[in-house]
Amino acid sequence: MTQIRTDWTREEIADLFNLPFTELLFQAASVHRENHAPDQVQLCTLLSIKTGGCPEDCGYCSQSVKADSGVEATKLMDVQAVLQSAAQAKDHGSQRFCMGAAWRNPKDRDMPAIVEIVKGVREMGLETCMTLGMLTPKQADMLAEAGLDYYNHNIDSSPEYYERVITTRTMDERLDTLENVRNSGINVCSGGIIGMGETREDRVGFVHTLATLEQHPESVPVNALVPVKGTVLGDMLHDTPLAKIDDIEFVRTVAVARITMPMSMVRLSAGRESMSDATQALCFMAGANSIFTGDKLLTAPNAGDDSDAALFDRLGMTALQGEEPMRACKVAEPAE
Ligand code: SAM
Ligand code: DTB
Ligand code: SF4
Repeated sequence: MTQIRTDWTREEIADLFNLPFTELLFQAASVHRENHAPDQVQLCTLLSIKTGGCPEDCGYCSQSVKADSGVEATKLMDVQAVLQSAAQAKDHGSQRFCMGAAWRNPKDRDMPAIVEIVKGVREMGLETCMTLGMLTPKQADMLAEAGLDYYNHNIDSSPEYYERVITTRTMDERLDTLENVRNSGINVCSGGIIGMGETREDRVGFVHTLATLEQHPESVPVNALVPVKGTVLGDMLHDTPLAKIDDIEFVRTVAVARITMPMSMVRLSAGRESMSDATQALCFMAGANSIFTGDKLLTAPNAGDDSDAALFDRLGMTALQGEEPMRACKVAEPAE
């Protein structure tokens, strides 16, 4: 098993990014197969349980009140409706059910319904993940007690670029929530978005922030920006298509995440819809081993089951069944 390190320097991570592409891919694929089944991909399904009207100003997000994206604000979904949707996801072969709310943070009055949802989805035999914004230690403990398996809270980019994308909360506040989640015993899911106009140096800083957390996140979603019209970043991309991330650079980011966080599940997340099969195949080769299935993300379209089945067929890949082999994300003792 590969030694887990949390003392990566920015220079080491920049050196990985700078490797010749085939060498980087080879190293990432080697780390991948030492720690995971290279032909198996975890399937996760997303559901927006509370959409739109979010007071935060994340420059990429269709659900911010600052965006003119046409997304309508809704109330928190009824528990039964969420369970119905989870049952469908299970029927479609999903292993994990991820539920998102467009909140800065959940209010205490929301917690009883959230707890009921977690318990219900879990009883169906699905892994549960929630992303509800910032959490207090007490809220994290309530979710842990309800049996929540994962909490998603992305750092999105490097600490430097973060401030240019979001002004209504700081990266440090983000890290505080991650710590509250970790302390409660819930598994951590944290990643970010590539293609927001950030530099290579920002991508280095992004991976560095995650790979030097005291314990690596168990799941690392790597999203490609979905350019939604009416959002600051979506409009920027429509106006200057040259700003679109280069596919090879995206694959490099996946590869560096795999090498620096060997045991984590690296999720090829939003943005697959506009990626070729060949680029997705390179991502799997570079160590991505999880995807979002279904035809919708939170508000944006996703590739869809038929297209994924065809892709898996083409690549000879299968859906991960049951538990991943024990993933001890703690720092390993150095080998003698
Ligand atoms: N409000 C909660 C929060 O911000 O943590 C949860 C929901 S939020 C939509 C979850 C994550 O989705 C964000 O942190 C961001 O990384 C990702 N995301 C949102 N809009 C996106 C877009 N247009 N393209 C790619 N990723 C996006
Ligand atoms: C993550 O990293 N990506 C997912 C999930 N975590 C919550 C969300 C992607 C959202 C894509 C844009 C949308 O659907 O609005
Ligand atoms: Fe709100 Fe989350 Fe969207 Fe930011 S990413 S605007 S916090 S829903």
